[in-house]
Amino acid sequence: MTLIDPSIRTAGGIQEPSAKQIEEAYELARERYADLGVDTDTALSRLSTIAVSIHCWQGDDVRGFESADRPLGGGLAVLGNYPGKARTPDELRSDVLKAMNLIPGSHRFNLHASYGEFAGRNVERNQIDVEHFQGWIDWARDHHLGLDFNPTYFSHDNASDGFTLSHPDPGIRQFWIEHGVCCRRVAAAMGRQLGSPSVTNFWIPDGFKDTPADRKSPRARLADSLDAIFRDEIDACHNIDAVEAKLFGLGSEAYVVGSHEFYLGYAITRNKMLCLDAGHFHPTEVISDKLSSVLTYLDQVLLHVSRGLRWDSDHVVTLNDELLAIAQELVRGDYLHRVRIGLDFFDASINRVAAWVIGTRNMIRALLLAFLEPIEWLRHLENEGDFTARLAIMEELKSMPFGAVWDYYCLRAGVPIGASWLKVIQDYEQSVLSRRLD
Ligand code: RNT
Ligand code: ZN
Repeated sequence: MTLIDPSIRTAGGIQEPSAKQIEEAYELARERYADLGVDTDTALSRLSTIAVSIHCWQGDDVRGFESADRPLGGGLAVLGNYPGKARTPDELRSDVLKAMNLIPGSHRFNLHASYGEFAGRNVERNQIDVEHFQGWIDWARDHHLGLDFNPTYFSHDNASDGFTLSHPDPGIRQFWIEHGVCCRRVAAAMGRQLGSPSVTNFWIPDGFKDTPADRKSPRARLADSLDAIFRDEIDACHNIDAVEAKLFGLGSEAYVVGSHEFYLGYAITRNKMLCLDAGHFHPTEVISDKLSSVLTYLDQVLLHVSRGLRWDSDHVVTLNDELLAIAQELVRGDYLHRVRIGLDFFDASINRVAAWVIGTRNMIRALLLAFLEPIEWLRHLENEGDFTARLAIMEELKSMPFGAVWDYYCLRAGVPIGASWLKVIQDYEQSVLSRRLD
């Protein structure tokens, strides 16, 4: 005798509840939340307006489509050899659309410069232009997606010693400045053609493995290089620039030129967006606590929602305390119109399309949980000094029937309920991904 019916042990056997079951559960949940003063319908309509920027690089282990087969650089490491990574722009588009069909809401797609369509030609990074991304823009328009963009400052001979915009060689610096200029032009065309401003996020790997003799000069050079890149004003209706800091990387353990303090100062003085990557700080530091600080001084912030684990900054996003805290801060602080939510993780040890679905659904789920908080009540208790009640309510909220609201949201959005999306991915793996040979 088996304890569990074997058909439900496999994910493929997971049954979807009926629409009627979901609607009934939602009605009960709606009443429970109403008792707390929370309107679930309002929460769902607010949730439906939020676009998450889904990163291209989960689909192909940050390889991109340049003709040269360069090793992945910049201290980025993608571990795992799960079969079926996207090898061409068409494969990547097919994969991400498959993922998006399983994610409720309308979202954005976030491209790196190395993902241009170069038709087998070797187009240098300081030569890339709108034509290399027109295919992406047309595709995005067809699918009602906004696009975001990133210059690629790694996986290149001119970055092989670990320095780019802060390089001591002015020729190499100039090459990378030109790359940044090209990228802003491409991103502005994306934003203009799609009627939705692109965010261009600048992350560079520059740093030293071991103790530097001079911490000052590379930072001075980086500030100058960035100023040169941003010299031409671009209409904020088309493109907005962001800068992303990191505490350390593989090969830059002792010193990273673009540190948090460096970019915070840069963003404030140059009116740029600051990108906070959840995996780019000391493990005891959390970006949820930084949002209300940096947004006191900055107009806008870009998030790279990720999950740091030991040395790795880019594990697939799970619904953990920090993800929830990030979402709570965005909602409680009324920051959603000032913060772009992007994802940044890469895992090659699991189905890559599933990784997108898991991480993005979790981001949205965390936002829903945040929208379902009786925040006015909690704030009142806090202001009254009733910290006992504040703690008690916060803990009781954890067992409210949130899942019924989430299922109803998925039902209304026409995406699978619960883990039943996995079946779609399994079929896709069998019919498409497993036929791809590296
Ligand atoms: C690297 C940064 C950066 C990259 C992408 C691929 O540590 O997080 O955002 O992950 O540009
Ligand atoms: Zn990042």
